[in-house]
Amino acid sequence: GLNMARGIHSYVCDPSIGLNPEQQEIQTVARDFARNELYPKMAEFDQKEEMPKETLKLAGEVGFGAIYCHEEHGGSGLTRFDAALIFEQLATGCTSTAAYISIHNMVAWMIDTYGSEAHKKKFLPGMAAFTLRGSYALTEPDSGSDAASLRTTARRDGDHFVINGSKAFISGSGDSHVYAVMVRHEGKPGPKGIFCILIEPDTPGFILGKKEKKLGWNTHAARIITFEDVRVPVSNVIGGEDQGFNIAMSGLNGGRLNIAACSLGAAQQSFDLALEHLKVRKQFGKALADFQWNQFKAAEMATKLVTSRLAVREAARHLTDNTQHKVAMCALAKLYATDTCFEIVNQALQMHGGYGILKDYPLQQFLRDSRIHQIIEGTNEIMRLVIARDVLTN
Ligand code: 2MC
Repeated sequence: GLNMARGIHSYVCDPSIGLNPEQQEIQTVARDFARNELYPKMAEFDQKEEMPKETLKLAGEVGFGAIYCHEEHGGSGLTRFDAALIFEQLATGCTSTAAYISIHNMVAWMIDTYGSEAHKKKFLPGMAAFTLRGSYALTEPDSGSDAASLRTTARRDGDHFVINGSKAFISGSGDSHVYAVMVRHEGKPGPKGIFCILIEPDTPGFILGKKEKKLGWNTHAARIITFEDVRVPVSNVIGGEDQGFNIAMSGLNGGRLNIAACSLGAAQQSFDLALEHLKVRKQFGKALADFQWNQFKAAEMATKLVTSRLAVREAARHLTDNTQHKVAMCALAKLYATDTCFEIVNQALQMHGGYGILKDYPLQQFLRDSRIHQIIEGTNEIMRLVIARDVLTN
């Protein structure tokens, strides 16, 4: 790995620029974890298509299982800004695994913020240690961007809800211990008919679909989950019974920020690899770095990387400070950074020529994994909708 060699000679894309010593320390822990535990194995994780459960436990040991949860139940008590620094670094080592760690953290945060004391005691220490894993279940086969149209229903029966319906594209499904599932009170349309309930996969009627074959994000499975008369105690509801959509969306603000940070990491690592390649590889009697085309491209990539990082860190500040425009800023960062960083990765792959497409080189994996980010956690078209609402109604 190449930014491994960095740190001695600073350059304009150095991700530690502008951080205080405490933030730099957090970044260093995440960077070292990515170098030592993720990067050497990212190809293997991708090709095996298995969740790296032991590696996740190591991530739990350094505090990445419940990054922005309170310390009382094992969380790390860090800010959203700190979390974005961590996800950026983790993604330099394995973008797909970093993305799953983000989803798991989103669920942990939902439990920490909206769950009862009993929920927190039951799930958070294990989630912080990554001995328990979480999944987030909002999307359905017929409801994606229009998330409030979801149709999985819950019928009250005494002190239980009886759940019927299905969820699609559920990341980590099959390997998770707790699913935060958005369901609808039978007969109650619209966002306010939705609530969030924690479901454990050993509950009768919880049926896992086949593992989907995907372009990227192969270190965690996506499946359809079907609920057939799944009886869940009413006490498993988190938040108010008309608050599920709000909770789901609040979770996604952090999710969108973290995914944008994951794209930064993919772009940084790909760029560093490309710079090294440009210096070493010779054609027509000179290094690729001596061709002005490549110099201009490298300058553009640096510009894109730094501006993407500025957007991500600005959004992270909004979320940390819980500002009025945090929703739009997280959407803006996600839109800009995931699109722009994909271009960086793609250009880095192009600079590698034939080597770029080989599975022995990580470029193609960064490309496949970061391509996912333009679609998930709200498509980049929905990000435009969210930003437009902010700028046109305020
Ligand atoms: N943060 C906080 N609250 C939000 C919010 C956000 N990002 N987005 C909406 N809300 C609130 C909103 O303020 C409103 O609250 P209230 O009625 O209490 O005032 C409520 O939610 C309803 O919102 P809208 O009226 O905006 O609902 P609408 O249906 O018009 O649009 C839209 C919502 C399109 C923005 C939403 O459906 C959306 O974000 N769609 C994309 C879905 C998505 O991101 N899916 C990702 C799935 S997870 C995933 O991909 C993983 C890999 C985990």
